Amino acid sequence: MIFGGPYRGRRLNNVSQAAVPSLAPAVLAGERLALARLLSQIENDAPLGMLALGELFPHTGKAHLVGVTGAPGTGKSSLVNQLALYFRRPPDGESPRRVAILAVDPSSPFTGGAILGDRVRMRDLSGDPGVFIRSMAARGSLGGLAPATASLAQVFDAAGFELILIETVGAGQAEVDIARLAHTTIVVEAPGLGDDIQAIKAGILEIADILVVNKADRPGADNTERSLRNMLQLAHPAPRQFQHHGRLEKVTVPAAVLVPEPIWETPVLRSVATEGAGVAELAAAIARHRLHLEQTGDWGRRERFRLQAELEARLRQGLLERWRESASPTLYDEILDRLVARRISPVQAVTALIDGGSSQ
Ligand SMILES: Nc1nc2c(ncn2[C@@H]2O[C@H](COP(=O)(O)OP(=O)(O)O)[C@@H](O)[C@H]2O)c(=O)[nH]1
Ligand SMILES: [Mg+2]
Repeated sequence: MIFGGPYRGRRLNNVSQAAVPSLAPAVLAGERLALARLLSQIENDAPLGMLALGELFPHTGKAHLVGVTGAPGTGKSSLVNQLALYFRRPPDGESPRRVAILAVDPSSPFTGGAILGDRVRMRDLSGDPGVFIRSMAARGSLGGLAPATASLAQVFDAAGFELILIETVGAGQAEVDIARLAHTTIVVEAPGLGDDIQAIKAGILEIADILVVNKADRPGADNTERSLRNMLQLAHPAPRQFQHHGRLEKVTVPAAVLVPEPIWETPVLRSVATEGAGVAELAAAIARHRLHLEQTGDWGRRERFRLQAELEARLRQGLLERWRESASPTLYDEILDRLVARRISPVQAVTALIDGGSSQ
């Protein structure tokens, strides 16, 4: 039932800011308990959480958001785990980075089940103050899964986590939306998970910045890798600009024109997440992608696009809620009846609801 839900009529200004202190200062000070509590508030759409988020937002914009998506069982959690370990204990000369892991799984209950596939590795990470692992189901979240995920990522960002790994399951619209949140999207495949490559069927290849064939220890990894490379070739058949470089140089064009825009060529990597093989290469590809985004100006463009996507999702939600607050439930039912009876079309119904839908 669209009307009469628990959120109807709720407004942020119903909450007295003075009554309960915001968790934002404690989160900025690095208190883990405050962080955990704020994440829960936000996940539950608690108005206090939204207020704290407003305080934290000016402190965001530094983290690298990396989405990891793919079919269930491909090894995403194992890989995310390994990546976190790698970034916490990088090779000599590199400094460890603070890593947050956000596992988004709408199909699992909030508290139940294993968050990460490999419990031994998870134990390696727990107790490390530079790592924070959070799993969210958020089925009931008001604004949808993607804006909820965006909010949680913003909290991690403000709390000083430099790398935020967001694991999503499957290849549906929600995953594509969440991928739009990320600066870098990794699509994980594994051999032997069906007759065809799952991601391609859902068109998820379009959003991949990095492709990983995990479970490279299993038979069929060569086939999976080959199919992915073929699909990439089909998806981006245009010759790369640098291949024309030699020819261009013979023509008299200003030097500036000769400098090719760097083009990101989606790498296809292999890994065995259970053993950590290929993880260093994946970490290097993530770093390279960030550098590419920064050098081409795409980082700024993606930032704008990411925030615009969130703005529009929230605007849709906000307008709908505001409309619901003022709309008459009886009129709504009447119009729905007329729609079901085919006396008006859906478009006419919307017009009637928006133009004549206010009760007062
Ligand atoms: N043989 C093999 N098994 C793996 C590999 N990576 C993950 N697994 C196993 O595959 C199963 C699913 O892994 P998980 O990380 O939970 O996958 P997810 O559903 O994509 O998050 C677990 O039993 C892992 O131990 C790998 O590279 N090789
Ligand atoms: Mg998983």
